[in-house]
Amino acid sequence: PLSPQTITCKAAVAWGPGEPMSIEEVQVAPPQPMEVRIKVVATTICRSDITLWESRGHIPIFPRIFGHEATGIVESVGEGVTDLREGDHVLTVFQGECKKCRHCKSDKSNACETLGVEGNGLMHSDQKTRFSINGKPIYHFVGVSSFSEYTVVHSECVVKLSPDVPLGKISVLGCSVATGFGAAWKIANVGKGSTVVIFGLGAVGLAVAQGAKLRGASRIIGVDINPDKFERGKIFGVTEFINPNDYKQPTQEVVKEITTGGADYCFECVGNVELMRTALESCCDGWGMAVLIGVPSGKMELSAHYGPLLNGRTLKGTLLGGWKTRSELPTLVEMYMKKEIQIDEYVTHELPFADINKGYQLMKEGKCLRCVLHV
Ligand code: FXY
Ligand code: ZN
Repeated sequence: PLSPQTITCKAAVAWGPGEPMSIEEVQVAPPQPMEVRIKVVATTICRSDITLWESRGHIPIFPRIFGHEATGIVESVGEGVTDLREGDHVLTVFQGECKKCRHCKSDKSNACETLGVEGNGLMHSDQKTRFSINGKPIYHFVGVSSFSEYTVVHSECVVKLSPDVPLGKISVLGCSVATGFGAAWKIANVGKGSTVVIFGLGAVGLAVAQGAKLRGASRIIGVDINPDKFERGKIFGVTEFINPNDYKQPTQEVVKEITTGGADYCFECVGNVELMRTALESCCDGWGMAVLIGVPSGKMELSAHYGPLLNGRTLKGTLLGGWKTRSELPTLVEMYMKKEIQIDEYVTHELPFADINKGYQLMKEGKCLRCVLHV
């Protein structure tokens, strides 16, 4: 077969921190060994796409193409790729699974050593970019960069989908929704009758809620400063709400009071180090666990008194809810196809790709859970 050529297509290029993205013609190089080039079909905006674009407390890497929750169709494959071919439907993931490293071999971890979160804006394999404009490199985002008509990703950073899976619906399984379910099921292992507190009722928080509900949690307490989130939370199983602005006491005091001594599980789904401490302080002694999920913006270091930890609490963090992406995410896709989990309900907005800045705005205003960009 003819070897793949460079493609020129449209992509949303972020030129600097917080600057509106512009749709530019970019050159996308052919996939290198073990990589695939994908025609993006649908991509959703995640809070991390905004956090890293704003770059507060993070190293700014620009010009850059963001986006990591996406579905698409393989356009061409690089040398050595045997398990994917042109035309395959795929879900992209920012955390690959090589199946060979210490982490992939352990049943305790999804932090693949070779294909973990790529933080330099480059491709894992050769630390170069596949995007350019007139020869000038455009950086990647976590090895995915789905805010483009075509992108190149490592073949072990995609989950193969059966052709009957609706591509326009399930991009959220690439990050937010999978993360929330995994945090509840795999990381906390929420049990029947337990009390759960969720800080931040975005898509991740509400996926934790659904996960906890399916496990039979009896109280699912949502915490958010945006009261609009409360009504929608009920759809996903939230049973009680706390708006910190309605109380004089700190939230951990409110939680302690209504749960008589603290919750079994607390989840931080915002990305705020003070709130991470609040989550730990809202747990009960003995077995209470705080699960950190949000990617912080601004202050990066968290501090807490040692006491609660000595008293038996656990502080845990997770990327992607602990799922081993290629081997375990297909289970969630199947559950969706069998209608055992709700996913469509997380998509509150849909826009043409060209309106990406409007999508960012909707997310920032807290008006939407997920906005699908149709590429
Ligand atoms: O949205 C979920 N995960 C992010 C893609 C991880 C971002 C971590 C930032 C470090 C470069
Ligand atoms: Zn994400």
